[in-house]
Amino acid sequence: MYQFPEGFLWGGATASAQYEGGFDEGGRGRSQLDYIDFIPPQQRVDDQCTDDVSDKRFQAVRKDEASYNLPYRRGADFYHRYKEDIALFAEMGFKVFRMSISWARIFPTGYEDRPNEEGLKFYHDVFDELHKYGIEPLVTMIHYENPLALTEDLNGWESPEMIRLFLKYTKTLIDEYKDKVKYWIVFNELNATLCTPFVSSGMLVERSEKNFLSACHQALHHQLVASALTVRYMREVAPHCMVGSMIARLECYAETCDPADELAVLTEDQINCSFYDITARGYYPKSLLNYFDKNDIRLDFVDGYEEILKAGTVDYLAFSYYMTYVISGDPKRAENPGNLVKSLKNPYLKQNEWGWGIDPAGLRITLNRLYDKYRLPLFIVENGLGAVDRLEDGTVHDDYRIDYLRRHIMEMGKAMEDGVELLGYTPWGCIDLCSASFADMTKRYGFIYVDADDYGNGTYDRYRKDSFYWYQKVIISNGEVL
Ligand code: BGP
Repeated sequence: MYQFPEGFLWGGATASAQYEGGFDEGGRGRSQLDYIDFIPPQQRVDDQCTDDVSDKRFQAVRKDEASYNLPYRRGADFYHRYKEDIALFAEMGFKVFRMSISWARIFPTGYEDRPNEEGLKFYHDVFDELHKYGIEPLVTMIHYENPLALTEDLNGWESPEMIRLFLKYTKTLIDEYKDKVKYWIVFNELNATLCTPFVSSGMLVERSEKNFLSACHQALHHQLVASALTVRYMREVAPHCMVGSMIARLECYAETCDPADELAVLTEDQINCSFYDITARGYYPKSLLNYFDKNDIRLDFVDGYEEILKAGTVDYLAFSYYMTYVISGDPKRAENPGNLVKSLKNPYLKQNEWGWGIDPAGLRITLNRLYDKYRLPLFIVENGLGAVDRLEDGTVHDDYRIDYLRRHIMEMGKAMEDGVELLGYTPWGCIDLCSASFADMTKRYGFIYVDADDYGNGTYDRYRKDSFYWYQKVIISNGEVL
């Protein structure tokens, strides 16, 4: 059995938009996610989820918000219950807690010259509460959530103006919290914009004059420049902090040993890793530029971007990992809607209720691949099993979740034995929260059950699941008791 190193960062992960609630309190402005409506399963067309929020769907909610069920606004009410929640995380023994800051709570429209003091104070209080228990915050500066006005006026990250506004925000965060927050991630899942441009970049692609991929890569270019400038500022004023970049890791397998399938995997992997190449090595790889040429992807590059990227490289590489993907050289062959990319079904794997192929060994493979390539410390900042849980006698018997996490942790151990440097592990949705794909509460990941349904009915009281006690033992034994 592998011995995890002293100081390994065990914890859990959340995001403000999906967890915080308090959407109209403390001077918070609106975010674009406040306008994503819940669509009941029986009304969904083709598994419709939040990745296809169209201009029409957004406008309909925007014009008549009172008629829609908008779960992001509620989250799981961390805003009012953070003390209780942090006490529960401390009871499990968390060393680190991943959370994000709501940009609209700090700069309600994004345009203000001065930050909202009440918003700043809220996060000070949260960090103080975490430190009270010796828990280090790991802060994502932006986890999908952009001030609404920036979507409406600028079409979100399509506009280069976002860089200036974002820097004002991130510099404020660094100045304000540098003595309370050591671990940072600038953007959640950089690559997600390629599948969920509205959610990730606050951008409605129909409003762009560019084709879909050009609009997405344009938005990403602005994010990558903004990220590098943020990292540079962090180096100047807070050199004791560690800052990472994050992707949704898409570990892909070829459907067959046909070289055409292998080539498709290679391309997918090059695109996925390009976000690490840019943020950790400081340049656009030739493979990505070739891919742009081949696919009619045209960008307006920001002046001086090459120097900016070079001067703002990160300390560690963070990623989410839920599943692996199976790819064919024939682009028409993609049956199973995954989270971020389409995948064929892997006959060797079991799948969760949403068709995600559960693959613990794939985590070891991915850790090794990424470490071999970049030789930078890695951080698994999301992993977990979404499931429909049932509260019975004040608890949930979620042995399926324990099994999933146990098997992934074992593979983490093996990867570390292989030589991979891994800083920590923060399973996703350590407390139940609103899902990203469907904006619902039905799909749960937590060690802690939150009594709320898709419509906001319920007490929002917290209950320890079986996995809560199991994870507590894992942390106390530093990964020895699984
Ligand atoms: C990641 C996002 C998270 C989270 C997770 C699980 O891509 O960073 O915000 O929600 O996916 O996805 P879902 O909530 O759709 O099950």
